Parts: sequence; structure tokens; C-alpha cells
Amino acid sequence: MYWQKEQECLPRPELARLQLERLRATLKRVATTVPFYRNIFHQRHLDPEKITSLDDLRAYPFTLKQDLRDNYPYGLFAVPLRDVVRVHSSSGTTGAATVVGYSRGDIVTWSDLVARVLCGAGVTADDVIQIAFGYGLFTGGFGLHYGAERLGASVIPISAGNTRRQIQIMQDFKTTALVCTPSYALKMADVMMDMGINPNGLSLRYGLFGAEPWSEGMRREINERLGICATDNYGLSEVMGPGVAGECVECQGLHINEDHFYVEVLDPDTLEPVPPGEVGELVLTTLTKEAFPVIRYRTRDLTRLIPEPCPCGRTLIRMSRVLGRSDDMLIIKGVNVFPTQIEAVLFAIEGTEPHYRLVVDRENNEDRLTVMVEVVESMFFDEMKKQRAMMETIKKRLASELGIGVEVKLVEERSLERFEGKGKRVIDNRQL
Ligand code: DLL
Repeated sequence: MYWQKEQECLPRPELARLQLERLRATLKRVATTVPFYRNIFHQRHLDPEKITSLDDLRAYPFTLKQDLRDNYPYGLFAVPLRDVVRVHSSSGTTGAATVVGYSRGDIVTWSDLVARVLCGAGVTADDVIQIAFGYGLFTGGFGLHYGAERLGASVIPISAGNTRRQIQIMQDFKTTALVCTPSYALKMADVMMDMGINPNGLSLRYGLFGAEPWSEGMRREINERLGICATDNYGLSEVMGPGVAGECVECQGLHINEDHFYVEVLDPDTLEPVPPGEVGELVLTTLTKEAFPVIRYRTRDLTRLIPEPCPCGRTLIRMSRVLGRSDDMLIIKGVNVFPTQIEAVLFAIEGTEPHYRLVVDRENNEDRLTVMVEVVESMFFDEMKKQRAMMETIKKRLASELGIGVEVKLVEERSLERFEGKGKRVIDNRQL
């Protein structure tokens, strides 16, 4: 099933022509409307008029998350705010967060691309879709919502959380498609068991999961426990949000919406393209975004391209599921967390030492982050009351910085292992 058959099945030479035309237009536009791009293009003597092949893009500089932070909040917008109808932001509650904007036209494109993903995963206008992603600055809730409405499905905008209610509604409203993170889907399966509800008695048939890494093992478990067809979908706020890529029902990789995003897979160290089909970092250039175009955005997500044609008939290239990250970002309960954010909070608290360890576990399908932090000797042997007060301060500040609750453990000075060279501060015990 296709949403935009012509575009999704475009012969590749035609696709390449369209990409080149759109790439040239995008580069020209950012060169005139975004000072950040204008300046670097100028410094490097890059003239978008001279682009004659897609490979010419390789001379252009990368855009990094840091560039978005440096231009917080609106510095990289390519249209005046007057033409921006929506703003989203990636996780982080401080000034270090990144902000992205959408024009009216961007919202239409975004809805269509998410509708493609839904359609590819088997969903139709006859389905009842329960959207259990958070609604708000996170792109997951609204992104899937608009796509599902565009498709004509019946949307239940329940948002994340309150799992028992989710299940009650799923039963009463006869939900046929569930949209959330894969770990939340497993949590729902657990709670169903607690509630004595047999998933086979529900109307659920499809699950569209994304926003965090998962595995074939997790897919199998979800499919068996919920009795559904689970597909993977991928996206990131800096590029658009969900709708960048999604699996069709063949479940053999995610089709990238290449008519809207130009894809490169590069060796994260040399920044040269990897040989076809090998693992590297995904680098994306938007081809149609109006309010917030990005040029060669380094996603830090590791994947490989699958150039072989897909039996589904789409000509859009596939990427494997995300295999890891080329930086230290963690995704905890669907929220992106950088160890440096935690470090900054700890450093600002008197009595803590610059040594910490982050331990991530998954218990009952829920992520748990424990921050172990060394405290000065006097504090460690202090009264319990003082220790507890300090723990609470750390917890509170971390919760407000990260937007998720964490466990905090105070440990004795010099008790955490020291490293020579690159430290390994994160212990991720989650087995996906
Ligand atoms: O997670 C957008 C999204 C929402 C995608 C809902 C799919 C469904 P951010 O919060 O900006 O945006 O986080 C983007 O999440 O760089 C990946 O590291 C990770 N990620 C997203 N989808 C997947 C996936 C949304 N299917 C970051 N598999 C990305 C693995 C994923 N990782």
C-alpha cells in the first residue's frame, strides 16, 4: 500500500534528477536567507549555482547539533517567524536545547511523509490509531498525529503515560494500530498481563514504533505478546521529526523518503563515504524544508544502506535499523540524554567530585538511569540527613535539566574506577 505511489516508486534516474533540482534550490535559498550558511559558503567559495551533480554536495560543510545550539533559538530559520506556524524542540530544558520550525507548507509535507510511513506499515483510513507518544515540544506526538489524520484514520491522541488507561481505551475504543516507543509497547504488554487482559481479545493489528533503538529480538517479543505486525520508523527533530524513514510490511529495512532528504553514509572518523552497504554515520540534507532546511546534518546515527530493490515495489532506498551512535547520546525513556548535561549539573553542586558513572538498566521494560557520584570525604561520613538532602538536590536538578527522573547514589571519594585515556562513564546494561 502506498500513500504517494508515484513518488514512492519513482524510477531512480528520475529521482536523482529531482533531488539535484531540489538540492540546488535549497542551497541557493539558505545562501540567501540564513547568515550561518551564507558565511560559511562565502568563506569556502561555494557557489550553489555551480552545483551540477549530487556529488558536488561533498564540498559543502556539515551542520552539527552544536551549530543549532549556537544559533538558539531562531538563528537557522530560513523564513521570517511570521511564516512559521509551529515550533518544536528536541529534549533538554535549558538553553542547550535545539529549536526547529515549520512553515504551513512544511506541515503539509510532514503530514504526507508520516502518512507514507503509516501506509507502508499497513495502516489505512479504516484504522483506529492510538498515539501514545508525548504531545508537546517532542516531534513524536504531533508528527504522527498529523500524518494519521492526513491518511484519514481515526486518531486517539492519548499521549504517553497512564498505562492502565491506555489499555482500557485500547479495549473500549477498539484501537487497531498502536504508535509509541518499542519499550512502551512492551510495558503495555506487561500491564495487560497484570490487568488480566488477553491481547488476542483486542482489535490491535499494527504497531509503529520508533524514537529509540530496538532490535529484532524486541520485535519478535512485541509481535508475539501483542499479536501484531510491528514496524520500525525513524526520524529526528533537526531534520523533520518522524517521517524521515519507515519500514514497509516486508520488515527488511526502512525506506528513506529520498525525494525529500538526500542521504549520505560516511565513516564518522574520516568523513568519507563508506563502500555501498557498509555501516557508517547517516548524514541528511533536507530537499524541501522551507522554515528549517539543514545541509549535511550529522545525525550521529549509525546504519547501513540496503541498495537492493525491495519486493514492496518502492524504489526509495532502505536503511537498516539504527545500529548505534557515533557519539555518547543515550535515549532513556525515549528522551535524548547527553552525559555532558549530567556532568554540568554535577559540577555546579558543591561537595561533588568530578567523578561519576551513569548506569542504565531496563527493568520491567522501563529504563532506569542511576547516577553514581563521588562526594568529598567529609560529606560521605556526614550525617544521613545531610547526605539525603544532597541526593535530593542532585535528583531535582537532574530531573529539571533532563526532563526525566533519575536515581542518585552517593559514593565515597576515589571509589569509582579511574581511566587512562578515554573514560567509560556510561554502563548500559539494557539488552535490546
Ligand atoms: O525521536 C523523532 C521520532 C519520533 C522518530 C517518533 C520516530 C518516531 P528526536 O527526539 O530528535 O526525534 O530524537 C532523534 O532518536 O537521532 C535517533 O538516535 C533516535 N531514533 C529515532 N527513531 C529511531 C529508531 C525523534 N526508529 C534520535 N531507531 C535519532 C533507533 C531512533 N533510533
